[in-house]
Amino acid sequence: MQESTARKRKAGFQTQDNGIVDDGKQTDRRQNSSGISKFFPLILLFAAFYALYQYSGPTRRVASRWLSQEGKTPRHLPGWSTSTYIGLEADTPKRDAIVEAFRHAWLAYERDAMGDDEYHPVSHKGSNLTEAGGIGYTVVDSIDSMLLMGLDAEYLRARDWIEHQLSFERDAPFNTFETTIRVLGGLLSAYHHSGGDSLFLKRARELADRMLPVFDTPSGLPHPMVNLQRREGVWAKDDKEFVSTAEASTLQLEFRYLSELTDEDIYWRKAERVMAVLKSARQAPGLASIFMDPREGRFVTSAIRLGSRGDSYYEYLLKQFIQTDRTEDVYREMYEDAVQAIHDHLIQKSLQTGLTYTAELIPERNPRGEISWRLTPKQDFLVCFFAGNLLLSATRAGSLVDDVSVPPRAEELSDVGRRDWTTGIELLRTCMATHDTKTGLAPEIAHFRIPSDNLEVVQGVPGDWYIKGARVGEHPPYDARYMLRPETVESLFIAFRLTGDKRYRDHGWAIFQAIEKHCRVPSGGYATIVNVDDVPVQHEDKMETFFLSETLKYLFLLFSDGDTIPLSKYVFNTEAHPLPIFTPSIRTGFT
Ligand code: DMJ
Repeated sequence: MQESTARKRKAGFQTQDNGIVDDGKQTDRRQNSSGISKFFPLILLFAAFYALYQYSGPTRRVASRWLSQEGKTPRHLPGWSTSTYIGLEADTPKRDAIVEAFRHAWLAYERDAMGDDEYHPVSHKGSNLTEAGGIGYTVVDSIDSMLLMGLDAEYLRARDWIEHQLSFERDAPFNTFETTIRVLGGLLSAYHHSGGDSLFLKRARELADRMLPVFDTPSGLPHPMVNLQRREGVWAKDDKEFVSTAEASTLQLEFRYLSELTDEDIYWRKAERVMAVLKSARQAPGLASIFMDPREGRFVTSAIRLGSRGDSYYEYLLKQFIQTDRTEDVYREMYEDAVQAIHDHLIQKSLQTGLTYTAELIPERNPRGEISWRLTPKQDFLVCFFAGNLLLSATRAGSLVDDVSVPPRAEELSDVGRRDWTTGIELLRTCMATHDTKTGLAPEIAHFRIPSDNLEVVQGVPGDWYIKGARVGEHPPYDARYMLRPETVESLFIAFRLTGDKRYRDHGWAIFQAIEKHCRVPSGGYATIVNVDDVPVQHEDKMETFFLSETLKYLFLLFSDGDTIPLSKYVFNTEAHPLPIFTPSIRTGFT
């Protein structure tokens, strides 16, 4: 049946081909075989095109789109222009300036607090997450940055500490998600980027073995905390017996890669089970509330947002699809389902300049116990990861060809891909707009103007967005801080790699200079600032570990050439640890 259809198609092609070449000179050519040879290259070209069209899925899709939509499809996607296109060559002086900043941060930590989980650059002290002792939060989170930046001496000292000092024999609860993304992810990345130093894999495996009992709940969703010495899952004090959605669903890249490296499927099976539970717990229209109940394996009525406790759920749906070399469609389907709902329910435009932002849905219960959802125009700094995520998904899940061009051509993307690309570019523009403050740094939380906010009368409220509760001369609200977060530079890095457009580097450089000016502590390290709209700034005595693992790494990569950690070969875990893309030997067992 198939064969005869193929033959029929082939015959049809020959007929059509003859029809095309048999124009007004048909009779001559039939009589003169040397005339046919003149058209031989053309025939070959058509035959090649036909073969590709028939037998190669992506080529066929591109060809159909090209044939059917030529003239209708815009040929130019937003987010780049020929006048600012520079390609993916390194900018060495700027890249070196980022490395110098990394050394300024790391050497101060090493001098004052080597081995402690966290660093306080103003008081020159370290501290641990629990009284039971540290688990290498800063050292392990930073070590792959040293490898990528070529900081050999620093790397060897950090490696030595991991070999001789790092201990997971700690009788205290540690956050399951944070331990996975920072420590397990850091060890796995160090293993890969050191060329397979077995020390890192050994420690990664030891840590994961201690963590496996977190999945021992009735549903398989993890406990939010883990006691590493007792090897027990623990409930978090503040969150009843729930786990946040992002925390449950942001363990999979790390556990899957560990299974791939060790040939032990237990790590992957436990983490994969979480995804199966999430899929069957789907709540219409595909958005995830930020808390789940591990006893019952269902969502708990709670806020829906792309910010804290929701963010990396969406990120890891896409990244699991990418990590598995786009062979596991279940993740693409789950991601596309969620992103459609985000477009339908969360994405909004600001009143005056039409900035694209994502709002939050807050559940409210009336006296009869019925729940309604209030749309709140609030966007966390964290949401800025989603701009890059959309650009990545447009060119990976939403592409019609295996390898899209740099910058991508409109016809290489599906309708969904083009939609996501456009939204990603618009959201990135919004994230940049929130850097329009006195320091040039964006606040932890931005609110956008809506007609009912009655803010017209408040002095000093900017046009389209504002920091809620901020008043000149008063103690700044929590929302006003910049805590060295990476999300905007993360998206700038992805946007640059996908377009080669200089403007993303320019924005990244402006952010880096603002960090240098306002967050750099002269005696060493970088500190959180408490109000992005108040100069001179006031420091808070904390340097988050993600400044070393994420913010400076993404900045470094933004100014590196396109062959340094190419997006075609690596997927970044949510803490910016680049893990290799591979075709997995263990297949996902649910659909
Ligand atoms: C990082 O620890 C991770 O990116 C996490 O997913 C949320 N964001 C922080 C940094 O802002």
